[in-house]
Amino acid sequence: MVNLVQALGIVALLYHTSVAGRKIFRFDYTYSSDIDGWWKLHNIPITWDLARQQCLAEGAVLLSPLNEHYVMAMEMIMATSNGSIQRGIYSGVHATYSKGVYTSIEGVPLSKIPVSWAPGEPDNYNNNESCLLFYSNGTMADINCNEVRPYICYKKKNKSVVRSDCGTTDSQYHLESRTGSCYKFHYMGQTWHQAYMTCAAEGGHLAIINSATEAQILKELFAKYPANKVIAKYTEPVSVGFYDWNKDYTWVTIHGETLSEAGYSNWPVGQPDNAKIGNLGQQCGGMFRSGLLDDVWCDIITFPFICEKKPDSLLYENS
Ligand SMILES: [Ca+2]
Ligand SMILES: [Ca+2]
Ligand SMILES: [Ca+2]
Repeated sequence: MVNLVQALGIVALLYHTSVAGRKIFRFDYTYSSDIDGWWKLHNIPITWDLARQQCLAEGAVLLSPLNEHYVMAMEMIMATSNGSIQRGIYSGVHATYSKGVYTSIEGVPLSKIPVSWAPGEPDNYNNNESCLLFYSNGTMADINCNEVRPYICYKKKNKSVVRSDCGTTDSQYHLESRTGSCYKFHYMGQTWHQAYMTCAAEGGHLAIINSATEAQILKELFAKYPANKVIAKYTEPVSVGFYDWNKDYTWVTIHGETLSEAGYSNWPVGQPDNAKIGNLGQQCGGMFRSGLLDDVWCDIITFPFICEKKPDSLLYENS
């Protein structure tokens, strides 16, 4: 006979197991046993390559209709959504490596994917279509990869999905006891705008310097990546999370505080200087190897960058 305490224990265990099962990857993904993994619908339409990058930074891939289970799952996800979904979503099936040669992100060739084409498709219109769109009725079409569409990111369940102290499956985030934040140094350079997206998709944000201590932490982290370990147009400074919102030297963090409100505003003599490349000035935030601040170009030029995240940022919706 099971008493009340035991019964409550079982209920709690079942609840915990189901919550843990759902949350094990990240809070914004939903687990589906039909596709043996987690998915997330991105409603905001973007180009195919940006969609690919967004999924990658989330630790996932663009979802493709690899077999009938995936086809049904994609149809079901689309059936419960509206808006621009009706114009189709990007799949991970593309021919961007070589024109006309379609494979999924995982490398599955088109011949092994159960495609039923929409009327008149595929037509490689204007010889300019290399990405496959998936419609809610299960048919597909080739479209120009620069079109903007919603998409679904997918993470297959496997043993490597283990969350660290930093609450992420990304092992490059390291917890820093002096601030309670986790940091990841990206030695592969991106523009400031791209870096902003990457950090956000990883569940964090471009690092915001809230104290001299945190500047020191970032300085130490930067020192582990001398110029010969950085792959970027410029190996210094490193992009961090502040911005010249009005292009008038009113620097704010990406969380909306002034630098002094945030807790750190040490510029070296001569910065910010709004150095120009053609007409392109410097509206974005960076930090020199010295730990002092710099204004940098937001576009075109790639820099290394540092992301910061709280350990619980991917665990719950409200953290
Ligand atoms: Ca077409
Ligand atoms: Ca911070
Ligand atoms: Ca500058």
